[in-house]
Amino acid sequence: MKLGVSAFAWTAKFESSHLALLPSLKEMGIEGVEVPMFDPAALPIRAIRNAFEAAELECLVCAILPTQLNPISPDAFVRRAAIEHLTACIEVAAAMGCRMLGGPLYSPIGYLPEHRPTSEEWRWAVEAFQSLSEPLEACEVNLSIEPVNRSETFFLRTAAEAKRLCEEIGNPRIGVTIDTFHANIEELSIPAAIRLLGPHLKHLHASENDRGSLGRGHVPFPEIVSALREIDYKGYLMIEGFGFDSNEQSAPGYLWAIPDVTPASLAAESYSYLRSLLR
Ligand code: LER
Ligand code: MN
Repeated sequence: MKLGVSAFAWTAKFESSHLALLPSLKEMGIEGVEVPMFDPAALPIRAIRNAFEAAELECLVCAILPTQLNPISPDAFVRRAAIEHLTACIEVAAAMGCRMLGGPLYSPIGYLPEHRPTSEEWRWAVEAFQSLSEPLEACEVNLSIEPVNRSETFFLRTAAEAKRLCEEIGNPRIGVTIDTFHANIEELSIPAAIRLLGPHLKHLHASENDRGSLGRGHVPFPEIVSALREIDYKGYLMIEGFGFDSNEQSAPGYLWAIPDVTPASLAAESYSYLRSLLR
């Protein structure tokens, strides 16, 4: 298993200036860094690729769909635009040197139309992900679909639902991300969810129940690591938290993070906690 950290600890708007963080993360022992992607065209693609190569770090991407781009919208035009956007996300991720693109890619965060998922919406999701086969193959990118909790989606909340979605999509390049913050809300047992997914689990967001430093809260990380070992998981434990940064007044970290958890302390404390669990 590899240890990584998501740049969400610092920012939701990743810019060239954030690349200065990479050498110190490498020095800490981090192997990969996840870049948040909202508008793929807005990212400094070449600078990201060069900086990750120079730091000898793996680049991963977490894409969040803008509200107007929805693969399960009742409007066929919106669904088509969402597929074009996802294709651009795959191409830009590949250009950044990324081989693993994840996130809640089935709908924008906060799309809550107040009904249970319909069979039509399910089919639109399956078809949308199936239609990405060609760019995924051409770009050699894998996709990891992240269930999120009920305040962020009505559509995909649990590992069981995500497993069924992957089975229906039927593309070995497409699997599931478990985010332990979301799973702590939606699963009866996070280790059982991991065992259920088995080889479908491609990525993991290691996130405390308050999105702060790992090991301070009640997410059962020792049992999670045991379950990951049982399924022979070889992917990342990607630390996903939001550290407090007063310069980012609209970022989740500014809204929710505890002021004594800075981005740097979140990364360092979470890294040493996970490292000790893996030893
Ligand atoms: C993305 O990885 C995630 O967990 C979302 O809840 C971010 O809003
Ligand atoms: Mn996550």
